[in-house]
Amino acid sequence: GISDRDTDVDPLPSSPIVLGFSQLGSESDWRVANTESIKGAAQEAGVELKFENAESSQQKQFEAVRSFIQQKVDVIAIAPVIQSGWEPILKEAKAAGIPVIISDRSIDVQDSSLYVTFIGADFYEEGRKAGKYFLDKTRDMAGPIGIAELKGTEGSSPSIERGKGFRDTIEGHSDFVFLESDFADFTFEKGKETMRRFLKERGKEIKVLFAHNDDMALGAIEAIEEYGLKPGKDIVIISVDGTRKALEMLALGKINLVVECNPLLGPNLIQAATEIIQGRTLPKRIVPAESVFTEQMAEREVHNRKY
Ligand code: GYE
Repeated sequence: GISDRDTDVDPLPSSPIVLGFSQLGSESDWRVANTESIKGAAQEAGVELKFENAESSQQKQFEAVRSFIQQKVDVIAIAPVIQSGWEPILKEAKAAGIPVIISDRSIDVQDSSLYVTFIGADFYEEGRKAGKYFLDKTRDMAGPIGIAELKGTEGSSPSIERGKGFRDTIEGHSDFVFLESDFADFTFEKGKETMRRFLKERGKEIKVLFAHNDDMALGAIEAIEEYGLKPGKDIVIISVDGTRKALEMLALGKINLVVECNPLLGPNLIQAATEIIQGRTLPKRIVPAESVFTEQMAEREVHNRKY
């Protein structure tokens, strides 16, 4: 209660920091965990969070940022759905004197003074980790090795970078053939639908699936089973994120590798917002440490998973 608070060592500041956060959507379990992490960290730090979900629309993100500017928030954070098109709205924030943090997905802007810092994973490196595993896993397989790729959202930085990192790592082998590659928006349903089509078109020629996130991989697993093949055996599956459901499939051998992408960016984001208000200088880039989950690790890791 209120009287308990009087005994706290650090009294709450008289006016809490107000942070406007434009979340891009709720397309995946990763995203849900990311949102919860940010809400939780804000509450814990006594930061007042104004949260807007853009349901995968950049236009709605612009509207959210404009409303944050009107409300005169102290700091704006954006998890951008796609990479391009951000200059005009960031200039509006700059003109209003409100610092901006880019969270999760990177943006493509000429003038890097338009934001203070970018807190998010190295997606290119994630793609490379997927590619390295692919090289390892297919070393003794007879060619040609047909590859199917479920890409995320068109124009989004994780999809662009994961695809590039993967290709750059496996290129130069005439035995590897990209049979199918299409966008499935990082969702379970689109992953399932798109994999169904891939199988209809190419069937057993597909030996490896690279899914840009777990939700699409989980959808694809259902499509593969429907088709009468064994995911993880007939088709090697490589995915990205590390959600609990995906680690369960990894433990069952239905996924072969999950490259970690950490959604728990809340504490970093709230700390960055606080330090900006304190007048501290932040690094331009903050990258969370990340690893990979193999089938051998899955059993143990799955119990630690909260998302
Ligand atoms: O991998 C995917 C989500 O931007 C890193 O977005 C994030 C990606 C994540 O929908 O599951």
